[in-house]
Amino acid sequence: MNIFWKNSERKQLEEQMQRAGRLPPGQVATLKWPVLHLGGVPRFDRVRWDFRPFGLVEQPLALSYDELLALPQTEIQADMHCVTRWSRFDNRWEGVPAREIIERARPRPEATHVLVHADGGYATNLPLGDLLREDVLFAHTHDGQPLEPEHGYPLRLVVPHLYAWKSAKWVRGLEFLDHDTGGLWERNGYHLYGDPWKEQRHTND
Ligand SMILES: Nc1nc2c(c(=O)[nH]1)N[C@H]1C(S)=C(S)[C@@H](COP(=O)(O)O)O[C@H]1N2
Ligand SMILES: [Mo]
Repeated sequence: MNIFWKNSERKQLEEQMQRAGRLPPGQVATLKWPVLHLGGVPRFDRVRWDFRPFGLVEQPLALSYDELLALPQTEIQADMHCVTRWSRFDNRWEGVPAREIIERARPRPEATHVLVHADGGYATNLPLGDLLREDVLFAHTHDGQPLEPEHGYPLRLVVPHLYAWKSAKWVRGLEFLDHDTGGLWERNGYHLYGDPWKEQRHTND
């Protein structure tokens, strides 16, 4: 494909999104879907795989993949903003609302934050209230296709209103806590919350 044409298409989208108020400060639009993570892509073993809400909950769970797929499903369209400055617009995600899982685990009153755990040791933190938002889901499908392994198959978190490092791929558990504690990136200089509209990239932003 003609590279100049491609770049003007990208630029056009960027200007359109800027005008629509959908381009956070310091971001550029991408038409491709970059793959970004640390370490290797974990292998999915459907028999052994489970998803565990644990910690400060009344009902710790170990959901199989089939049990997860049997929960109510939702579909959202959302933009994705990586702290390395690319934004990918209009992603269509299908999966289980985080709220559906959290309601079944029944957080104790003292639970205020959640550490999301993923295969390979990745973790990231969120206030419990952010996970309960209507547009936060555990996705298995993107733009009508099953997630590619490198994009998080079999299951990834999608948190559209925060930088994409919060949208953990290959999720395996939720740890409910009575305090906030950083995950992998947050302990290494990234902001504890990560609002792209406030450019909360680093700890003191
Ligand atoms: N398990 C895991 N999830 C992760 C990461 C990671 O390193 N490990 N990187 C995060 C970052 S920084 C971004 S920008 C997005 C990228 O998602 P993508 O590769 O599907 O574009 O995944 C997030 N989820
Ligand atoms: Mo990122």
